[in-house]
Amino acid sequence: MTKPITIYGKGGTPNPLKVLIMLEELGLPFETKEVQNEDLKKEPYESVNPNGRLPAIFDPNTDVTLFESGAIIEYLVETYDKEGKFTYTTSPEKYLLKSWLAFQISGQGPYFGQAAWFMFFHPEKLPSVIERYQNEIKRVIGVFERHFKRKGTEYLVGDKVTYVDLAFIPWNSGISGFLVKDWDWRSEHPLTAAWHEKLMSRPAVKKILEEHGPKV
Ligand SMILES: N[C@@H](CCC(=O)N[C@@H](CS)C(=O)NCC(=O)O)C(=O)O
Repeated sequence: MTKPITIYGKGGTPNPLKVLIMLEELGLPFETKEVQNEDLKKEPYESVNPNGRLPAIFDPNTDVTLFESGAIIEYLVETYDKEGKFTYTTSPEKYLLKSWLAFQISGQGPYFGQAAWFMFFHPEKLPSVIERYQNEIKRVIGVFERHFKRKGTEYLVGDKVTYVDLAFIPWNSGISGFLVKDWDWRSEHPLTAAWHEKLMSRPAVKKILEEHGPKV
């Protein structure tokens, strides 16, 4: 019997949510462990995540402690998705999954995250900086749209939902909610909107967003 995996981070923010969605989709038992902001960048948490951010996991089934949401997702899929429900073992699909995950980690997360920082937390209002990150959000959404158009597919890789589709959910759900309010991205990018809505309607995704999503 699989013992519950500890996830550091209760949700509320996108990177823990990515991992929570993956855990739920894989049907894995888990328990969340809250770490207060002031405790992130010191021991004992830095021994769990040297970068002092959320999420991290401890898996008592394998004695593995891991940080960085992308690495955690790959670990969960490699360890627990033996039937390949959310992944591919064939080439080039398995490599394309890595490309898209790298794009999520480097091209979506940080830009969307910086947009949120400069809109809501930075002590000065810097319109040109906000514009720069909002334009980057628009560019990233355009990348999906052109990909779906070019490939004629409904999901990023192959013909089924994979871990990379799931990884884009938390930040994409913030676009119209708070990141670029006056942008009708659904009309401009209908294939991306349909993809996002399909992902959002998955029972596991709904459950995690309801129970752990941002409370705004
Ligand atoms: N690249 C990291 C980013 C982690 C990250 O930025 N986490 C945010 C929450 S979504 C955090 O811990 N923020 C608190 C802080 O930076 O002190 C990952 O994907 O795990």
